[in-house]
Amino acid sequence: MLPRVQNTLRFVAIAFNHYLRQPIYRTFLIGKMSQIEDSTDSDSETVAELRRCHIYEPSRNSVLRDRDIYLKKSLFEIAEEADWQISEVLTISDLPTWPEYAKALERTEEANNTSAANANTDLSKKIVLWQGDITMLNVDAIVNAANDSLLGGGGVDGAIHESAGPKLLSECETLNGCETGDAKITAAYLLPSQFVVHTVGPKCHSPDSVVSHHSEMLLTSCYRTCLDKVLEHNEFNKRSPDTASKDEERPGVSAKDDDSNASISKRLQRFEPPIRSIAFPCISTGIYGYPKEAAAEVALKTIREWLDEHPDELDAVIFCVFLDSDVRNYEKLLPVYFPLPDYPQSRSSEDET
Ligand code: AR6
Repeated sequence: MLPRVQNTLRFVAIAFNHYLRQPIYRTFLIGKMSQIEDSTDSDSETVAELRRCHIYEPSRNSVLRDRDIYLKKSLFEIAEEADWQISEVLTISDLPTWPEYAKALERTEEANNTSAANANTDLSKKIVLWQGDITMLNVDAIVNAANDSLLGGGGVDGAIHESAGPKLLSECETLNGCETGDAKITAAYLLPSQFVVHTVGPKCHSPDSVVSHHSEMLLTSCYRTCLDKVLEHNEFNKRSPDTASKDEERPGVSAKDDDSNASISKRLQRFEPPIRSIAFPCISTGIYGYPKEAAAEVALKTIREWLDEHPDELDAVIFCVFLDSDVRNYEKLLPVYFPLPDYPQSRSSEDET
């Protein structure tokens, strides 16, 4: 008698599991989805679960609305929702400028007078060399070394998506990927920065560390395009709605994505804060294998040239390095591209060979 009852109960449990649990759970989640679509607040855990079950595919309009909501939140509000404390994040005033850093370094190496650029103290004061996790920086924008899908990955890309939460992925999904050397801007959601500039560096896996001219051009394009897109963002958001044309689109947003409610999208496309400070990781030098010192040289040369062309557009450019070897490369090359009047200029890599 007892085994028969047990078998019946087991059968009921299996049947429930197979035929009822999933539909009940899906119905519950669909209910949650309508709450999310109606709400102006976010519940990132629920969104993540909805996405996992392929229930929640946010529309371009809801993505733009979230972008707008998060760009208006204060650092305190974001910290409350995210898993970091205000005391853990670093703002620009916590980071020493390059002249301050160089002074503290007290280099004793022999001075060498060859430099790739003229000394310009105003530009040098905008430069920061900082070692640490880019996701902890409270700057206007951080750069992501992404892949061409823009749908997340490992390295710094993985760290950025993990900290920013699923709404970053939702916005990335609307961008149709990104070509190598190009860049696209999204909001930063649960990160302490406001924007993420996603760029895709070249893959460079030559066994003898030789970099092709093509790869070098693509890496140069990453740094330059990130800054050009920042400039475009700032120019676009400077306009008033009265002077902006009705048909004008936010850079990177195509009209065909602007599906159901054009007026909401148009309204959300304007008045975003400007980007005056930007932090770069060492693009392509991790999983994509670009030789680190050569990459540092491209980064510094390109940023110096861009700042020479646009001396007033940015307040700070942070080279956010992660590894000790990168700190050494930047300490060696910064004096070449951002020479300081009282500071010995380090040898360039060609001088050493
Ligand atoms: N903060 C700052 N820098 C970091 C961090 C961090 N949290 N984490 C790593 N780095 P990588 P790539 C440094 O591999 O070479 C991804 O899967 C790291 O030490 O992140 O351009 C993408 O989806 C290195 O110096 O980027 C692509 O598929 C630098 O960031 C692919 O990797 C870049 O290393 C892109 O490869």
